[in-house]
Amino acid sequence: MYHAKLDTFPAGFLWGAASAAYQVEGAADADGKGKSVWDEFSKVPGKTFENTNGDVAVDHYHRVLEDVALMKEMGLKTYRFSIAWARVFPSGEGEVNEDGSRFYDRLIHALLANGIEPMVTLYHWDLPLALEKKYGGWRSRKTADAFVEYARVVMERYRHQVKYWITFNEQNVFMSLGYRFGAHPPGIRDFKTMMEANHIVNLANARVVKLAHEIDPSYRIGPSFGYGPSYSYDCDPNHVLAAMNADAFNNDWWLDVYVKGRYPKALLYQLEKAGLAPTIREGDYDILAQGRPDFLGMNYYHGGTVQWNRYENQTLADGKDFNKTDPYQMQAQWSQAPETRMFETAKNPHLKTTAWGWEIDPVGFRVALRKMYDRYELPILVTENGIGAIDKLEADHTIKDPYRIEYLRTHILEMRKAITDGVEVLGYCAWSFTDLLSWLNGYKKRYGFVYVDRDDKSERTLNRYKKDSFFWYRDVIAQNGNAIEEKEGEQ
Ligand code: BGP
Repeated sequence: MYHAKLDTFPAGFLWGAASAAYQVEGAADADGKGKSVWDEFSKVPGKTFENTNGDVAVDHYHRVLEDVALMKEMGLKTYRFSIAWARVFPSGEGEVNEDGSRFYDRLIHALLANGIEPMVTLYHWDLPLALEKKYGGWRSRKTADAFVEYARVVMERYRHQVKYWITFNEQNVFMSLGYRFGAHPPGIRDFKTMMEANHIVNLANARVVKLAHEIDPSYRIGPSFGYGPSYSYDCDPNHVLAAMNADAFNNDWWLDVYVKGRYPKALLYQLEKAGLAPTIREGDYDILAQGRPDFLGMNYYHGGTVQWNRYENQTLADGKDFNKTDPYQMQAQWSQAPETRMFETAKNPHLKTTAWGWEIDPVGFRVALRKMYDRYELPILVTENGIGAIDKLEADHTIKDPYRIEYLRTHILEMRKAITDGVEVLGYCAWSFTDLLSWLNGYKKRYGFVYVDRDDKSERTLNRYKKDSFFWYRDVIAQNGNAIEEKEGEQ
């Protein structure tokens, strides 16, 4: 779609930046905080990059006022952060821990005092460890009950202070990595278990959305989804069908439930036949139907390219570590990776990648916004987007990060085009405000506008330094994004 002139960003557009409790706070057991599953998992040797963990992180817990002052200086309109459930309820349920909760009182108060809208994520992966031990975490509906109670306490506490709430951060990611691929806690590798746990999270999500509207009808609440649109490898109709399958498997499976209260029919049918569909109890669909969000949060980093599945595409199957004539291998493949019947990933020859191999695809961001909006017709809040890179602190304490500016500029430009196309976007939170811990990639993969002087081995000074991108984004915000235009020769 060509536009001779781009629309301006709406007045009140929420320019922001994001973080998550475990990745920034540190103070792992301060003021009565209980342990989370990440506190335990990150201590198992070999689970994270060079055994890094969030015990100290970037010490946001103790430097919160300094960090908010930097946000103010930058002109942030919103700051997205998560609450560590185990600070409020050290065992996940029971008595509220006032001492721990007061940290969020201070943070929210400081944000409001500086004219910054707090945007609160209720769950960014740090499940209280006690719930994992007692109930088996998200495999139990008791954990969903505890989550609803925790959300109630927090949403009542911050009435009249917080308007924007995120239920779950990237349910698709913490479910897949935690229950299917074993790379996140609880380290399980079983597809069917993931499906069951995922259904329970869906119920928790819907209950909390409903509850938020009961507590305060002016609340705006939704999930943040890790969205990656699927491209067909080329115009071979078999690849096109594969891309449809990939979208259903990677995206619609979650988003349809959030918005429509049901699973996409064709995929559900396939999983039922394979014995892999979640157990749906009587009444579950009623719960899901009552949890329609006010917006969809989108975390966008990149999408993916797919081709025809290995079972039908003989050339592909031949080259893979998979033997079609071996019935046991076939069975294992089906029960643990049903998508191999539907599509196969492929390399996209048009895209460059970051140092960590993530595709850089700003146009894909416009595609993502368009697709999500076309299918669900809900406003979109971009809750994460950014580039992980190795930054260098110069002797004069400057940090030159033109690659980050270019990444963000091209993505914001595509978002502006999507708005001009007709997509309703409420705000944009870059990932991240300060440097922080990358779950599996330690401290050297940096995302922030603010450099934090620490590395994987040592906490060093933990001093904060503004990167070049800090000043650039400050100007973007001051102009409400409207200086982000196409450069000559860019299309
Ligand atoms: C998202 C998470 C964030 C953040 C980001 C960058 O999936 O919601 O918490 O970590 O990805 O990922 P990484 O740290 O792996 O580079």
